Amino acid sequence: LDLEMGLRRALTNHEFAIHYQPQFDAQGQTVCGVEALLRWQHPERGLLYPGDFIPLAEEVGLIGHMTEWVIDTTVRQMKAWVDAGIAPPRMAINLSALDLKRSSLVGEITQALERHQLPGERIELEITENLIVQDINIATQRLTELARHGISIAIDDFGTGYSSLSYLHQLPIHTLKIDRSFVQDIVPERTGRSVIDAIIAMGHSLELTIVAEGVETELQKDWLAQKRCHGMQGYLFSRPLPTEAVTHLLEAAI
Ligand code: G
Ligand code: G
Ligand code: MN
Ligand code: NA
Repeated sequence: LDLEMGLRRALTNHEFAIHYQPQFDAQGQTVCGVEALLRWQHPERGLLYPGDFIPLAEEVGLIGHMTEWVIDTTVRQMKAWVDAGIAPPRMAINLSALDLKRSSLVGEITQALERHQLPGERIELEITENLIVQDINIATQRLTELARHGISIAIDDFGTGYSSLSYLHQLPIHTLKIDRSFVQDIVPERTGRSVIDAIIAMGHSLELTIVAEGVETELQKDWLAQKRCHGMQGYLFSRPLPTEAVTHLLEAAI
């Protein structure tokens, strides 16, 4: 109850912040994107992560307002990086299961793009397989509409959800993000990496961009690069960073 009241006040009290985790190309040289990750600087409890409060926000009907704030803040930030000449090609924004159900979602995104004069091509939305499968018709409708505005779609945590894979044909999907549980299986003493191998092969044959999450070791990076994985994200390259720190990283990367 305490947390719920705090959550209701957090938006007006400016307690939310976005941290950005850069994604690098297979050589680890170029920043090919950033993922926006929501944080809540709670006045008493300190820094809270999405797992601590997103389920509650969904339960009490606050997720829509939070997502709207995330969209506005990230689109504004991306525009600032574009104007400064340091923008990565894309910004990835996570959506929650309930967001796709909201009929106002597409308007919120397209209006933010107009308000801040940012082309849709700069934005990628991350959704999970479970979210799509829950209501494939609504998902198809919304994502197709968003794709018409140049926005691309990434499947987050790929390989961990329940799905038939048939949606991969039905939907305008651009990127597969390999769940970090598969990446963490890439260890020296193990040679059996057939699941992640299969995921990458499928991504290639469907001509999707493949991004590996949770890359923590050189071995993982080298193995993924050799398999022609396009993008990598993980502590080996960078943790999620506050705006100022990621801006410095982008300036240095030019
Ligand atoms: O760093 P990390 O603990 O932030 O992220 C945990 C999970 O929270 C990620 O899997 C991500 O999908 C989710 N997440 C991060 N930011 C957001 C956000 O702005 N909205 C939603 N709905 N989920 C987010
Ligand atoms: O599910 P979502 O993929 O959007 O997850 C992003 C989450 O993964 C965030 O909580 C982020 O802090 C975390 N994360 C990012 N890089 C790494 C990493 O290299 N190792 C681990 N264990 N977690 C990571
Ligand atoms: Mn994500
Ligand atoms: Na993930």
